[in-house]
Amino acid sequence: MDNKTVHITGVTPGTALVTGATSGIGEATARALAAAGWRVIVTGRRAERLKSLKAELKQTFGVDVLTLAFDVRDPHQVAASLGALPGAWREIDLLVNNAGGALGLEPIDEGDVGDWEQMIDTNVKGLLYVTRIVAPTMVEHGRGHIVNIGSIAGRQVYANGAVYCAAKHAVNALSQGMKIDLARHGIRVTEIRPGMVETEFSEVRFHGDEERAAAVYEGIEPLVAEDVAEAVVWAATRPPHVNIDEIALTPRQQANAYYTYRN
Ligand code: NDP
Ligand code: 8X3
Repeated sequence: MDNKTVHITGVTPGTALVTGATSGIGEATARALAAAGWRVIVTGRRAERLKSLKAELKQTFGVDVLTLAFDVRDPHQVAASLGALPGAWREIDLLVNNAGGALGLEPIDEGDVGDWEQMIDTNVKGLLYVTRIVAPTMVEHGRGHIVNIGSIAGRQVYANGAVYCAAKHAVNALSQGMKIDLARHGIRVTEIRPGMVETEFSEVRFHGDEERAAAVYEGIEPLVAEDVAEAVVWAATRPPHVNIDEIALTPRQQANAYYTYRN
């Protein structure tokens, strides 16, 4: 092949692990991967949702699905669930670290310490616990891909969001660090940084206040979970010599974390 020939051979679908697949971006990503022929391990705390997602993916796409209900904040649960995967599932080709979210939107002097702990424990420590179990098996096989779901809040800090932004800045730093440490083992690392995506994110952030959650998306057409899922699948299916370092995507009306044009 001469060097002007475009190399279009992608990655063959393998086994993917998606954390936080019970709703939103994680659920859409699991669905998009299954549609592309990947076998998927779907995780989250809500076991009933995992069960129905498994039934749907098996029936619609005919792929194997494994469900694992655990809390990413608990290193013992993470190790017990992922450290003892049944044989055929042990070799994970793609890890999508997606479980996470925000809680509260208050100035730093009024924030709730419990909310802060939950944000850091989920977005940062949970991502680390999962990676610590999965990465060694990728190292052992000399290949793999880790996709971390960050946020535009991982590069910019907005009012009343200091702790969520700090957690997503940590995801940004961890993604860079993982790439450095894992490159020698043939492992790819990608950070995907979405802006506003209409999922359960805002409902969770406002502790179930649906009206306040809906107001976040008033006057704009936000991203949908499938937009982000498509970015994950695209990054995961580039030819093996290519690493997509980062993808930032926002609604057309959102310029950055500080400015959104509303109708
Ligand atoms: P959702 O609230 O819809 O989904 C969050 C997912 O994370 C759920 O599946 C939830 O599962 C899982 N999760 C949360 N806490 C835990 C936990 N302790 N243990 C295991 N799983 C957990 O929100 P999104 O889909 O929007 O969020 C997905 C990711 O995208 C998050 O990291 C978020 O920060 C990021 N993001 C979201 C944006 C948005 O505007 N929506 C923009 C940029 C980034 P369960 O509750 O069943 O445990
Ligand atoms: C979620 C997007 O703008 O609410 O990460 O921080 S934002």
